[in-house]
Amino acid sequence: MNLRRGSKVWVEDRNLAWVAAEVDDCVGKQAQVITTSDKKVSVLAKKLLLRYADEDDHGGVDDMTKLTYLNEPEVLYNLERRYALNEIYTYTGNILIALNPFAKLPHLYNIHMMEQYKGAPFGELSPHVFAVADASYRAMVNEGKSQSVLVSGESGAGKTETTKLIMQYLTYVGGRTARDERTVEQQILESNPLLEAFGNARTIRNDNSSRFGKFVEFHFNGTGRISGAAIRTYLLERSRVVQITNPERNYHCFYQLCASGQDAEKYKLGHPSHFHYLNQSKIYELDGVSSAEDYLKTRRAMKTVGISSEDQEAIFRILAAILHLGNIEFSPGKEHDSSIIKDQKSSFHLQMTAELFKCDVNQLLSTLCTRTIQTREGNIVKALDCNAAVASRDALAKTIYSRLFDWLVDKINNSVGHDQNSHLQIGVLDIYGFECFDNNSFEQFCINFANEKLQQHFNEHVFKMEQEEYSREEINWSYIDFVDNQDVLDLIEKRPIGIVALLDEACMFPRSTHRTFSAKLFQHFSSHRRLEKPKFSETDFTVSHYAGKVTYRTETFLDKNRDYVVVEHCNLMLSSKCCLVAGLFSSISEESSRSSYKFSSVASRFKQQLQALMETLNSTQPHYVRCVKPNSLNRSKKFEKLSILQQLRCGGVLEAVRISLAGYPTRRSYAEFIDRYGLLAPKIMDGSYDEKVIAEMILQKLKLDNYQLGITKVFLRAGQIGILDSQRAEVLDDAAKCIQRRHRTFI
Ligand code: AOV
Ligand code: MG
Repeated sequence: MNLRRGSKVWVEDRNLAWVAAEVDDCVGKQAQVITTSDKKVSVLAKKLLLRYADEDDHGGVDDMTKLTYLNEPEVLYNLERRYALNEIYTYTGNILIALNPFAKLPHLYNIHMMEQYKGAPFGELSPHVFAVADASYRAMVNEGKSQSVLVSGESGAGKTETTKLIMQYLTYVGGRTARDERTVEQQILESNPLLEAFGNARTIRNDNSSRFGKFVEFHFNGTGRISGAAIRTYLLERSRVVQITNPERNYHCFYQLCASGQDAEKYKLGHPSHFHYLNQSKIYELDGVSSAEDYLKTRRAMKTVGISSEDQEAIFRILAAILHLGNIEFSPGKEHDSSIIKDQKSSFHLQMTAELFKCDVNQLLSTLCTRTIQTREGNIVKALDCNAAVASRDALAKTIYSRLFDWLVDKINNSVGHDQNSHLQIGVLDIYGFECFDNNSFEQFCINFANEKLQQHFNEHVFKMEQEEYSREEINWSYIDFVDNQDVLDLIEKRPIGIVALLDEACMFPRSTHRTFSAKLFQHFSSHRRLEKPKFSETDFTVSHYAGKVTYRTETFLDKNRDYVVVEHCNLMLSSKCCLVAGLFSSISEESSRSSYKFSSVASRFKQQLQALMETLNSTQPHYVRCVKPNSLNRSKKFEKLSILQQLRCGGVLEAVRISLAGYPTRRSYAEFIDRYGLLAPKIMDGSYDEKVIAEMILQKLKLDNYQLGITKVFLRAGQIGILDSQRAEVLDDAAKCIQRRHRTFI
């Protein structure tokens, strides 16, 4: 880098990420700079990055690739300026970066806007999520190829809201004009509030956090009209049904039911604070949300997606039963290690639970307090102690809830209708973002595994796009230094030895514990560069993910990975007089009758689902939206640089920049190039050469050799434009002095 006094630069700062500065002096490797807040700093010159300072440029650029210097601080500063003007969308080539505005922006999302973006060439209008949705729709219609829109970002970044906008746009351009309330479009849009009621909850990061992943596929017919749709969901967080921590909440639907008036009364509910599954956290209300109103919305959505009023009644009855179930407490029985219903209150809840599930109360009681063990001599009934009874109760609640969730998804799918004849699809993915908390467990492990998969897909895509541009311009380029994350994925999913495989193995051996699992893990991967053993724990493990290191606690790994249905639970539910309740368990009654615990691995199933998702995605043309959460307070207008930078890094935006930096990131059309740098070689300009030849002559004159000449553009390696710019500045400087001198002579 060519630094001289007055050069505009960025200096890295621990608190502010990057600070604008100007070089005061540069001797050898060391540079003295003065920051914009007048602080003198001495730094290694190679740590400085060039800053583009154009006095007239206040609004930033709508596409990062238009930045003169494509580096981290410039990318960040560009976003900051735009965010201040409420410009929440910015492109990086074809990737859309969306900053969460944390404010309603109705002018951005009305029908008028959708109409404007309809058919407009990509990049012509301001960056917008509608533009991405439109690009996917046009590409599908024009090229006859299925598309996908992948929305990612950390918790609270705006993925779900963005997904809904994309869905809204696709139903707008691909919808039929029918006024029928129950069109495919209407049903698919109404699936959102319904699934959010059952699959979203308040977390410390987001009041409406999705606790499941979702891939919505729109099917189109030959004329570009929507002809069907399908929703695939991924791994609902089950533990939340029975366990929450302050200030989080359980799934929204429970609070909605409690606020429903008549229904709540009918099922003998009351304020959420009366129920163990809800009162473990003291947060019952959400800002700006009315549970009573949302209850009606959920009911309406159920009607739209074709759930009969009988089934609706059953669904809420099941929810009420789960709440009563959670209130059943146990105390030690007379016999050793046995348990009985604790008191009158628990008895009441037991009665209510049985009534609402429409099953026999004595069978419910024995299901909770005993377990039947099959031996060669016959069945033995074993009593459960209080802890085991509570565990059994919670397991029952979790199983029923997650089966109910799957039932809802199936119902929506059946009602919307899968178009088997359609070959054209647009899929929209809204999956949980990368998570790293103080305490990370099995859920985070699965979520981060999914993100590794998507990151790999993203890298390959960006890499491919880059390569396509080079081959279009007939440029030699081999990018070998491509850091991929295959090694992390191998560590996690490779068979026969990988984290998932070892975990499954541990789950199958009754004597295994999280200790033996961790020991095996470290034994097999003692020197894996992506796996470490943390200093202060024998059983935790740390994985170096693409987005940073995460330490996982293994205590509950085995338990959470086991997805078994206790035979007694299954039999109890099958005996229900309510078809919906019994129906939830009919599919598993045969397989589980063979052994009392039928093990199926949650992680392995998730792995297979991800594999299937990847196969689907690979057969489509992807479009990416990277959502960014501008601050941790969920407040508008606040731009926290360090965390945004971290998200850009994790989300692969900077990786995309990095991949392009490894090639020839600066591209200028020949005309643009000569326009700006022609003055560096005035003599050449006198001749009547071809533009490409002139450009080459300029570059040769300056003895630059890190460039390639494409068909329509000059391609320069990173940093080369800086040299050109500083040469240009010198020439202009000299010219100015010259004019001044002449001016003086005249006087
Ligand atoms: P997430 O889906 O990325 O988090 P959401 O889409 O739920 O995040 O967004 C969180 C909140 O940010 C929303 O409830 C809105 O209040 C606000 N928000 C997001 N996007 C917009 C927008 N375009 N305009 C206005 N407000 C917005 V998670 O599911 O937790 O990973 O798991
Ligand atoms: Mg979400």
